[in-house]
Amino acid sequence: MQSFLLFSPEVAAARASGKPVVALESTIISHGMPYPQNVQTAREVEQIIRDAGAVPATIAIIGGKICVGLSEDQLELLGSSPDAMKVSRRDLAYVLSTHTGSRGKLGATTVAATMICAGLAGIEVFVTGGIGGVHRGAETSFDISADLQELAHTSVAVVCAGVKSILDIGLTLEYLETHGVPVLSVGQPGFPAFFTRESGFKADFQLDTPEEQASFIRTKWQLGLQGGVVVSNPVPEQSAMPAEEIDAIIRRALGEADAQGVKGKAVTPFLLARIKELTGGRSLATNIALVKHNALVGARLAVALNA
Ligand code: PSU
Ligand code: MN
Repeated sequence: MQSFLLFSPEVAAARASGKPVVALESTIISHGMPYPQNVQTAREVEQIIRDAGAVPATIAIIGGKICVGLSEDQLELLGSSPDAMKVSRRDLAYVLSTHTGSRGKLGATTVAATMICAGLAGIEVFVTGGIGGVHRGAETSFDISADLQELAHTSVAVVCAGVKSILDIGLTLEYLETHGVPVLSVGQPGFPAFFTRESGFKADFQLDTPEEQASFIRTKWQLGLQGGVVVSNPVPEQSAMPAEEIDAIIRRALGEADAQGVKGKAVTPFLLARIKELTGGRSLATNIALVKHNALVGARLAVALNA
């Protein structure tokens, strides 16, 4: 396994000295935000984690390796390569195998793939923006993100701002319940909807402090209950978008995806890109603010888990 993992000097040093490490995904960099704001945000998010006493480990597939912690140059490369392959669980073997013709292909890891890589690297906390879930109309399309199955099986805590309402949030929560994935919320009882603080659904347990969250997560794993925990953290009030505005834009993007027959792994990137275009810079500012807020919560959780 070690042969697939390549640790940056900073992450290797953290592992050697037992410092808490926080994983970060790379799909959000190559597919989630425009260049150069994506690279700038990735750097700032890493610094927030350092300032809170943990070490950031942005994860991506570069040169046939799972890179855990990226250099400045690697971050720049990833951020300026929108053609990086979106790598989820089923794609990992393809980008890492030496005999598939994929050699050297740049891979941006999704929530599912980043959880797998974090698990392999022994990292317990992973910070992102939003997770994938059950798509609207899944009863006919069967479109359910592999992120949810990964949360069912892989023991990594995922700090996010909930899920976007491009998904069926109610069905996503039902699916997580079926698979025994606890959904925590921070600072409020409600499960957030990424751009807005409320989705209309409640999280399972409100745990406001890093100590409470760490104790819950530690207890789950000590019981032998493998699998992830969703730590949902609402976007800061002053950065949230008006609900009516974002709902209308999401409805329009969903209609376009349907009309154009967008299918499979292209669905989520298509919707994210259209939302970005239709909101102008507004959704990007919200996205950046919520990821930074998640970084702070995730770093504090990693410190508490390490104590
Ligand atoms: N949802 C978001 N932002 C994202 C993604 C989802 O609000 O960036 C990305 C994440 O990398 C997530 C992936 O893991 O899309 C899910 O894709 P799919 O629905 O194809 O499983
Ligand atoms: Mn899908």
